[in-house]
Amino acid sequence: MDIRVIIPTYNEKENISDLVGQILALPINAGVIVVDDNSPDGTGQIAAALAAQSPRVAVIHRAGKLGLGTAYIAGFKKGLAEGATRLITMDADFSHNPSYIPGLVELSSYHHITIGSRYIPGGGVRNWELSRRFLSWAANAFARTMLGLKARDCTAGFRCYHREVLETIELDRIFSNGYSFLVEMLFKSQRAGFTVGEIPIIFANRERGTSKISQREIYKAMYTVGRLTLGRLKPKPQLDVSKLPPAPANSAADSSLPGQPVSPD
Ligand SMILES: Nc1nc2c(ncn2[C@@H]2O[C@H](COP(=O)(O)OP(=O)(O)OP(=O)(O)O)[C@@H](O)[C@H]2O)c(=O)[nH]1
Ligand SMILES: [Mg+2]
Repeated sequence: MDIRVIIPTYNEKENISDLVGQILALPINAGVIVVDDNSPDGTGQIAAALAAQSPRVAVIHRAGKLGLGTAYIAGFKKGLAEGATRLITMDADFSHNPSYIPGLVELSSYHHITIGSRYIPGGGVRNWELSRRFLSWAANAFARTMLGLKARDCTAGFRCYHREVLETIELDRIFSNGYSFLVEMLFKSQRAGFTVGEIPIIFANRERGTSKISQREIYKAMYTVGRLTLGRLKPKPQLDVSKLPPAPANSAADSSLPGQPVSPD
């Protein structure tokens, strides 16, 4: 079991059991790490019960709502410590359909980071009102333009990382915590020379539970992009290339590979 699916949760009691059940039923041998921030609705207890039923499920219980970014990091650290070679992140609310996971894993043989993408041909969003579509499109366009990111969907949380990426990017030095964590991870990975591939997904609006995104998150994301833009002026980190897995490094230019490859700078 060298794959871990990391699921941050805050008040997801309507979703977590079904989601974990569907992941365990996939034809891949992945473990699940739920990172719960002491959800008032009892999601943490539900996750603990799931963990008691299956050795493939683990839960990290945190004291309170500490943010999405640090939840991912806590999950990454646990997965890495357990020897996982690929670490997937996804939302708990079925916006990221678990049926895409095998395709994500397949494409990840060719790329250091693979993204379940709304913004490549075949991808899209379902049941989003116009304002939300515009916000997402604008956030992506802003991040791509300011930071020179090559991925089409830079704010997607449905990703598969090779462990080398997470070992190279200094996780404790990531300064953003909320949703902009995703942009910062991509920026630092691209600068380090890691390759990114994208697989199309249809992102469905959550049907159960409530959203946690706030106006404040949007301002924080703009601040993150501004701060990272200044970071572009700094010299790029020198990577120890021996750390890269062999297949993805030269796959970006090979259009015969599945998915939409994106080459590093
Ligand atoms: N552990 C943890 N999980 C969080 C936190 N904030 C959000 N999440 C989880 O992160 C995932 C994404 O959050 P959502 O509320 O779905 O955010 P969103 O998808 O941008 O918003 P909607 O489209 O309205 O659902 C979900 O699984 C949440 O439960 C947090 O502070 N801590
Ligand atoms: Mg959501």
